[in-house]
Amino acid sequence: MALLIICNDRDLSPWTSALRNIDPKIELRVYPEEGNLEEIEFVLCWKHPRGILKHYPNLKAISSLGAGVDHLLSDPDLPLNIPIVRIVDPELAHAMSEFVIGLIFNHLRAFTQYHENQKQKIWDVNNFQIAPNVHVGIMGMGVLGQDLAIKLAAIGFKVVGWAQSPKEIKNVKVYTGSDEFDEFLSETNILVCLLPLTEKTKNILNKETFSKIQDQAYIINVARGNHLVDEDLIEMIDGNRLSGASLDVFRIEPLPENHPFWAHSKINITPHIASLTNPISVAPQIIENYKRAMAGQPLLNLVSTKLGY
Ligand code: NDP
Ligand code: OXD
Repeated sequence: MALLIICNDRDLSPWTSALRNIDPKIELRVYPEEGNLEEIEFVLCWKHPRGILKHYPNLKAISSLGAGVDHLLSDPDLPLNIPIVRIVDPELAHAMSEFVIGLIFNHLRAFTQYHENQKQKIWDVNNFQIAPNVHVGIMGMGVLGQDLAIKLAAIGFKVVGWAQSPKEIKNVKVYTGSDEFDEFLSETNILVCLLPLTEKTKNILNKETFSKIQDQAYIINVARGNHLVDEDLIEMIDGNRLSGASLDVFRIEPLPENHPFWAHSKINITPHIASLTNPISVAPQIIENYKRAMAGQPLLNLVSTKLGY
């Protein structure tokens, strides 16, 4: 009978008003004001305190407040019989694609460098490459990866993708599985990670992977910090094998003050803002799933706990 929001890292008033706007009668609670635990039947959460999800005896579904579900599946006390759903939203995909395309052009056209030069009144011309001469490799061809691939191909980039299962996408060759990983990597000048974090994908951005992409390639990680082996990235950039990286996600967030990424001249950092879930845009799917869960109907955007995404 009640939907509980569990999320401690932001102001939740936009969420409660967006949800109430769709269904004014909904019984909404915000953790830690849970009320009677037996009344909690649907939980919307982001980075919940470990172990608490087993405290609601009548829970019917758990929804991630974002696209990723690693924050849920990494809880050893997750009640495994409860279905998990996640956010799938065209606005989220659009924002992600815009962000990554912005980073790619900043890298190719050196906007940040010119801005630095301006501060010192340096008139210095850099060489650049245009899209048709650049191969972008996208790891993860799900909702976000596919949206990005289609937009990059429309601009004129050479785009390849990597997923678990085959896909047909116009002007984009998609490689699958570990057997085709090396071939996927071999042409890549810009490597974008949009994988979910799972047992198979953690630490995948490592020295071995980097050694298989084109010389002077650029790395963009907008997925999860645990995909990247931090020391390997620094070693490969300092060894002049990679030209640099843009990182939006980190093993520890906020990135600790003493982390070497902060001061690295070839690493560009953003605070996990590549794409943000807009409560107004996603409230209808959350309420729909709440109603479906109450009625025992199939849920939207169901996560496979076996696959981990
Ligand atoms: P999806 O679940 O839609 O897509 C995941 C893709 O990864 C699928 O194509 C899947 O293959 C592929 N994949 C999974 N495991 C493997 C593997 N072992 N080998 C090869 N391919 C694999 O996820 P989304 O696109 O919605 O989101 C991706 C991630 O982006 C999220 O999990 C989250 O971590 C991150 N994210 C980051 C944000 C930010 O602001 N920085 C915002 C939103 C999301 P297949 O298609 O064959 O199943
Ligand atoms: C998400 C995120 O997974 O914001 O939605 O990282």
